[in-house]
Amino acid sequence: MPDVPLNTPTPQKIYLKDYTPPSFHVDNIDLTIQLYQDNAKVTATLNMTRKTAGDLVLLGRELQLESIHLNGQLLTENDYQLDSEQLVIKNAPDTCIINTVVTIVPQKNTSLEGLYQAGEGEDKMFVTQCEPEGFRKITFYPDRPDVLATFTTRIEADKKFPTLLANGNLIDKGDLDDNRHFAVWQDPTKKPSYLFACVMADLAVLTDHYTTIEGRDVLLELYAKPKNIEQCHVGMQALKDSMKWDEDNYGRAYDLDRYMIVAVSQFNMGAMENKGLNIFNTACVLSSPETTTDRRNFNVKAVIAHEYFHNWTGNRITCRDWFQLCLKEGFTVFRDQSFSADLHSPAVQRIDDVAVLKAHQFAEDASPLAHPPRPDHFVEINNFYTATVYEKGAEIVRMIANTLGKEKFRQGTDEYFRRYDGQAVTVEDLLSALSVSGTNVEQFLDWYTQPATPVVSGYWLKDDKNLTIHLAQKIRKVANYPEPKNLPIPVKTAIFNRQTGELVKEDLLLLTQSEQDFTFENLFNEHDFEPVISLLRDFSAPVILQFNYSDDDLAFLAEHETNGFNRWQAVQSLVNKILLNNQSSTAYLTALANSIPSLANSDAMLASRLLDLPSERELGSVIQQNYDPDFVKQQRDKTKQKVANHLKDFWQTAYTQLPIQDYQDTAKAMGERAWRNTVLDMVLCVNDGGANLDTASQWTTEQYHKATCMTERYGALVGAVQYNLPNKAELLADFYQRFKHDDLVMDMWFGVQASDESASVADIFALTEHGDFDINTPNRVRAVLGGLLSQPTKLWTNDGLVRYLDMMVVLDKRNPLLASRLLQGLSNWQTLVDDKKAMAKALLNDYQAKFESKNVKETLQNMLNVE
Ligand code: B3K
Ligand code: ZN
Repeated sequence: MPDVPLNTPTPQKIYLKDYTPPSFHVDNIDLTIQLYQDNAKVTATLNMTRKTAGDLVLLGRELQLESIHLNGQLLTENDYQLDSEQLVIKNAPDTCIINTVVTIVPQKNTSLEGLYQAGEGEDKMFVTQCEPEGFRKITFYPDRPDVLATFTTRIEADKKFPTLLANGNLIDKGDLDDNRHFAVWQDPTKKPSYLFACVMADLAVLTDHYTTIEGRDVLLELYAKPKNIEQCHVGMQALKDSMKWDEDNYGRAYDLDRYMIVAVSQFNMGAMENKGLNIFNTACVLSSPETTTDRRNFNVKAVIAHEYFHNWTGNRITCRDWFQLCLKEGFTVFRDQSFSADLHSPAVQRIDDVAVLKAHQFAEDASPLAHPPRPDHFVEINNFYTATVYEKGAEIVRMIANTLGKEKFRQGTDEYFRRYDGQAVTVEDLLSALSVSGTNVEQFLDWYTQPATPVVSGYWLKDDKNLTIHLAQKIRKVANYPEPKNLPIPVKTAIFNRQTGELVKEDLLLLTQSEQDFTFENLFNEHDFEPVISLLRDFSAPVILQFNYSDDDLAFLAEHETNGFNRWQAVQSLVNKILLNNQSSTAYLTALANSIPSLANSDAMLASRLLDLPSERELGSVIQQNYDPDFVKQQRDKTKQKVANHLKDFWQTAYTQLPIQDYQDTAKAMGERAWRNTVLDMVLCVNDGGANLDTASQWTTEQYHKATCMTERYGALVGAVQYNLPNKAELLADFYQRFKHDDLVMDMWFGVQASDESASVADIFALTEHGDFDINTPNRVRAVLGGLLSQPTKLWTNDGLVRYLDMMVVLDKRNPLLASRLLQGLSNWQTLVDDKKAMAKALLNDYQAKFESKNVKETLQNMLNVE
């Protein structure tokens, strides 16, 4: 690492209210990156123009400054102030050409931010990750999203890296001395520096074309290691589907002649939407039936779509400041969720999205890390790429879209693109554009600025003629935030006739007060009936619903609701009554017995989702005090066992009727595979004193060996591991042999062992000693630590926590972003039963002194509520 100046300022809290526009804009930047064996030299020429009074501020971190010129004149140390974060020139003229030369060391950059080396030896490549503040680790620059410039990038490197890429169009390339070569890329679109990207590598490329609705012929290129190139077809198709979908649904066409995606195995998150040059974690772009489960295959399509959709919601219209992150992320997640819903089943898509929301975002809102989708302060913005910003952000756009209806929403989004194209804007700007049809949605702003999940409670009353639904909202006051205001909460409602099972009425109720009555007049005029109310259909608002549903109501809805999401929700409510309130399981078992067999024939995917039990981790996150992980696990295991035993014969027959078929990438085939794995899990779970075990083992082994795709093979492997079948070690060894050259499958191999119930904490951490474990590959680290996080009974022990935290200490020094993210997994420590809570508190306190990065320090301080 080059020497950095010593006068490091203490990390400051940054406040939204302190936002000021930049004093200088950059009209264009010429950047040259010369990559050498041990370092890289970066030369930047910035054409800058003054916009307001103030200093000229260039942000830079871990840069060795070699020289700086201002309008052709070499500056000396007396001409500027330099610390470890910025270079400031006072009294700069109104137009400045700034030229800097710096040295950086991407070879030693383990933070995976800025320009870094990914992989070793043959696999070595250099890539960038600039969002949110990585560009300042490449060169001195006003690295903030409201500075938009055109970029010309020249890259020079050894010819062992034949692939030299940057944003935009390739305008020149050629040879240099010493077996080196260069490429020059020009990006005609003005963009903030966080969207800059470049790649120096030796990659294969899959190419295709797409003609936009405007008639532009776009070259599509997907770059990956040669051995992985055949796993790029799914991604390529998803890209073309996304381009078409955005034209059809939002009228948005792609704007450059080239769209590139590069697959990288060492990457901190899923992917990055750099203009014209997306960089992807291999886990979010590579897919093939033999190596990829249906879930991950589906995720690949969703992430490709997400990054593509950012081209309009994020890139062409970007954020004024990082507090507005949810402006681009919430909207773009909503768009990718809608794309995915169109791709297979809207109901299952909604179920999966809500499951993620509840497991992660509700948990975050209930924890000491609760923050609004648009936070008003932060120390380290990387800590705010959270479920709240992304998932709750998407829910807000969804509520607005539903409130406006299809046409007015489209009118609003058209206006947004028309009004703000090429600008860096705020959440207020979005809401103002979306209100263009005359229906004002600016009242939804409070959802963006307030933390915590609202609790909606209610009951219904009936007389001879009318039905009244009474609803109330309550929002927890979060420390350091103002008294919560009431929010506009759309509650999509249906009324059923209990006797006939028919749907009688549907409506969208908008709860805006702390309490409100909604009366359906003359509902019973023609004939009286006993109503069953179904609230929050399609999860029309991100709230916790406490409605006085009886077990009978829920069982009715599990069977008769026409809204697939609420069918699932009814079953979940029944199961939560058992798991969280220790109620009898009779209604739940009856509801499953009544609905599953027929549903399995009509919608196998939905049938498999109906049997979902919330994970131990999810259950832990909804328990707000005295959370006892051992008790939760016992309850969950017991309930699952009951379901398995209750429908024992059905599972047995169902499995024999599910022959393995040739692989197809269709919603129907995916549903059947999900269902087969669910049934196998149930067959394995049946406890009849061992009578069933031989058959179950045999089926598992057969499915493993005869599998035509990873979903089947992995489903069987998970079964063998979780139920500790006699041939578990044999199958794990076989799996290793088959796939040891495929990193992503090896992540699964690590993951399945780390989440093995029979593994001890020591066994789990022994995986980190395995020759294939690599601390520099976030996917591998997450595979192992994710396994421990999924087993709260082991995590919340002294041994589990100490080892977990020790790993955080190691990561804190190498990759603070990853360390901070993983530390957030411990954020619900305060809800534990007393002895565990005391232990966790003492340990977290002890470890405070061991962390160095501001990422981890901020997270830990917030977790401990230390100001
Ligand atoms: N915008 C990136 C996330 C960057 C995260 C930086 N810590 C990916 C996405 O949301 O599409
Ligand atoms: Zn995004």
